Amino acid sequence: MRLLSVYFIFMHLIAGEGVNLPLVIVTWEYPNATDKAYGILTSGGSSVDAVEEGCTFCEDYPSKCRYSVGFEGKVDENGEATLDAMIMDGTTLNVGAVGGIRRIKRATTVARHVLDYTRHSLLVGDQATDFAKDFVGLPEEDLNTDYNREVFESWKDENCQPNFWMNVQPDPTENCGPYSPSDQDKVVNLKETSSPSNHDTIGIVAVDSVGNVASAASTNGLNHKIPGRVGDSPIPGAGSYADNDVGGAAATGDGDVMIRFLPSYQTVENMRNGMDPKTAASDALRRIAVKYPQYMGAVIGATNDGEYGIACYGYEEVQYCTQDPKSGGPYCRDVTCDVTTSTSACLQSIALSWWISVVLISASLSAHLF
Ligand code: SD4
Repeated sequence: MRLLSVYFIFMHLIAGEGVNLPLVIVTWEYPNATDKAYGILTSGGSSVDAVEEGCTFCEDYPSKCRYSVGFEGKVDENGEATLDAMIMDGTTLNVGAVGGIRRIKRATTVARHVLDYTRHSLLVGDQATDFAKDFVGLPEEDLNTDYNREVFESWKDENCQPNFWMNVQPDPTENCGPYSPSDQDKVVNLKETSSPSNHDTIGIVAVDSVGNVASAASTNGLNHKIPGRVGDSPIPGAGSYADNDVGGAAATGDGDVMIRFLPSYQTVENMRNGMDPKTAASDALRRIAVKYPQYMGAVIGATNDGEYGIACYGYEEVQYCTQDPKSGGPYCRDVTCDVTTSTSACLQSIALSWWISVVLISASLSAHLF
């Protein structure tokens, strides 16, 4: 399969189409993180190094990543920031991840050590913290800041609204906890827990100049999450996915819903079956929307030859950044979310992408034969 992808990249080249590599694509407007990752690729680093460094930038400087990645931002119901992160290496399909890691800033570096030095995929909670201190050598730090404290205090002043409880007493739509299971009529909490300001995880895909793919995600999760909650970001196939034979994808949004559909895996599989990245990501998000019309999410996708795209659902618009040899620096833009629950638009684009593939392959063959 690896040979096959090198063959396809080669065929694109001889068809004169050019392969625009290396490539970095990042969720949301994080130009510095994009540039950091791209710099690693152009200075001889691997795609795994690139995605790690991109995420680490946001973990070190949360204020440059909208306070939703890293230590300074979204806190749980106890006012503590805990981090989820993963890295996937598309060469080996190996994954390293941490969930709900506490008192450690560089969650993605810890994930990288799980990837490189263990046969596990995911470490969680306090024991992940011990691994970070004892094996990785990272300092254990108090992640509380004035900003975190302010976010927490204003949430408490608003009677702990919104929150993620349901079927409990006292009524979670009006009261803080502690709660207990309710035997009475079910109280379902439909208050908005997701909003454009409660999302911003960094998801990243990097493809080096010979088509090696890696993906990563890092987040402090959803604001006011229940302590102990781990989201979609450290889960392979949900937060991100990479396979050198095809490409990579990464997701952001309402993780408790998205985790059930593995949208990054679905996007990569859709690309494997011939869809272009945007169509592939749209199809992955549409499958979720059919069951959960209220959710919000976005997925980026890139092929191993540098084609990329993004799709989003539930937001008005999202931002993403890319960097490649043609972009002359990190290039960030807004996209309007146009995924719907209907399949017809999707089928039309599949037909179009098949048609384009047929034309390209014929052009490659004739360039090769004559
Ligand atoms: C989560 N998916 O923990 C993450 C949050 C997110 O942009 O993507 N924010 O649910």
